[in-house]
Amino acid sequence: MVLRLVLGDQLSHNISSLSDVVPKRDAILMCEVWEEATYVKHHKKKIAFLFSAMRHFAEELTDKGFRVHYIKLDDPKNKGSFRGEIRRITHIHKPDQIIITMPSEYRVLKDIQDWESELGISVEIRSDNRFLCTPEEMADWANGRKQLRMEYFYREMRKKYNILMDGNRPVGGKWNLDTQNRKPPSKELRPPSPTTCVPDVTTKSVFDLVHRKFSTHFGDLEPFHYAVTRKQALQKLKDFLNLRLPHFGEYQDAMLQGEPWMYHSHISHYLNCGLLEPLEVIQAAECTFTEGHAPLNAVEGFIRQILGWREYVRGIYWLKMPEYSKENFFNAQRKLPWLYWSGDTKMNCLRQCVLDTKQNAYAHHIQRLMVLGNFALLAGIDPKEVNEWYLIVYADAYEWVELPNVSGMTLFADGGYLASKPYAAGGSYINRMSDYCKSCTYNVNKKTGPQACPFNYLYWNFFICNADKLRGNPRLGHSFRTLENMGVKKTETVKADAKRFLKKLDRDEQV
Ligand code: FAD
Ligand code: DLZ
Ligand code: SF4
Repeated sequence: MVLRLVLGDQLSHNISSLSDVVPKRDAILMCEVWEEATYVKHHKKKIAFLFSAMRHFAEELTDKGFRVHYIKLDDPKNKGSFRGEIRRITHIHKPDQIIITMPSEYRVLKDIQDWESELGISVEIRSDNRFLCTPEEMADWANGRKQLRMEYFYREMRKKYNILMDGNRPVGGKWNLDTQNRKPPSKELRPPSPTTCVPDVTTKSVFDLVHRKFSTHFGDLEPFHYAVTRKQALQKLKDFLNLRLPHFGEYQDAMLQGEPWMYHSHISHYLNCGLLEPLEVIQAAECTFTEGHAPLNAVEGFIRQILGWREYVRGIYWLKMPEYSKENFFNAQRKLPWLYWSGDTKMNCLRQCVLDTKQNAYAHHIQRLMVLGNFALLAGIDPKEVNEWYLIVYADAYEWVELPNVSGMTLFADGGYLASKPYAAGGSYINRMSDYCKSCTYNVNKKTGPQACPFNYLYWNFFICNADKLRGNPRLGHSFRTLENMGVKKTETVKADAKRFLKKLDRDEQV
């Protein structure tokens, strides 16, 4: 008998571990384990989503005629970890071999790599066939390059999969159409409401489990509108392609109070757990362009996120682990302020983004990068604490994708391996791309003083404090020239304002 272990983010019927499964001979093991649910205290909605999706996937496998051992979290026999469960099940069923698809996280791979010697059974770890670039291909591409830039990686991927190509050239003549994208939101903008899926009996019984076992975890469990089956996830994708994709590019960076979903796809958690596959999503998006339903700037921008960024960050993760998780270029030491959990702050942009996150286990890219992340960067919060927060709060968060986005893209903790410069910004960026500042206690146009938007002085304070590390960066020449022309008096005021603000932040006083 061959025992095939399917992890919670491997819910794809064509996953490599199941490619040659023999229904009468083999068994499939899936388990809800305490260790995975608590190695960080995941958002309640994330746990409910994943457990419900796992249970539905197990039912689908059973309906297809496979023998499935599904271990629920509160099964009294449950040993609480992958290793404990595999040990227990192999003891009972005595398989000749264990087959598993490569786990998405370094932590789990290291654990699995010594099962074979511990159990005395062959353990085959197969490549994850859902990703479009293998870690080996990424290593080849990176080899000998001084700088790794997503844009060049993305072009190779376009060619490899023949996506939006016209022979050897990109359709429309340009690889990247971002100059046509990223408009500020207009007052009248009313994004369509997202499709909602009604929780069924399986999901409701998971709610009960989450209430009982994870009541101290962050986040709201309900309302719960997520898809939990592939069929539902495909419907969500279809609705995105029809209703939102045509405007995706234009409003990709826009933020509106009370509109957490905007024109984004909200499919990252389905992609990351396997209910949707990247290539099918990319090809479906390409079709909307070829059939004339969405413009090229929107479709190219969307495809770049999945074929480019998603694969690129995974490549970086496997190239740089385990050292990547310890990077701290700026030696940032501040503890994570309580406001990241409570949303209790007068800074309206931060408050809105924390509250959206708490309610939905979702915030879109610019909320994550330019509000929540930008603040963490400017305030000098310890990357370890910031990474843990991001890993907890989003339904799509797994270390392989979360860590490069946080340590690399957002905090520049890797010193510029992933991004060419820090994504630091003052209040004017947030004001241009959102309506948050209109309802804020602070004044975005004021640069210093108690009424001034804290992003404004924290921004300059960040460059003052990290000048020795950043001055040589050719992309920051303009910022340093402005800083030099600022004059001693203004520089001192900026420093004093930042000091006063950060002192309050450290005491968890309301800022
Ligand atoms: P859309 O805006 O509709 O984009 C389409 C798809 O492209 C996404 O579903 C996602 O699969 C992919 N994508 C877009 N940007 C990225 C990116 N930078 N890296 C990888 N894939 C991308 N994404 C995660 O999946 N998990 C995370 O834990 C995660 N943490 C992040 C933390 C920070 C600080 C930042 C700045 C970004 C993070 N992202 C993460 C990337 C991105 O913000 C989310 O993928 C996106 O917001 C998910 O929403 P969506 O499905 O509506 O995406
Ligand atoms: C995220 C998560 C959670 C909360 N719980 C489980 C679980 O109980 N069982 C499981 O198989 N997977 C879970 N996951 C997803 C895993 O963390 C993910 O599969 C690994 O991180 C992959 O390396
Ligand atoms: Fe955020 Fe500053 Fe605007 Fe307030 S004024 S919402 S703190 S950017």
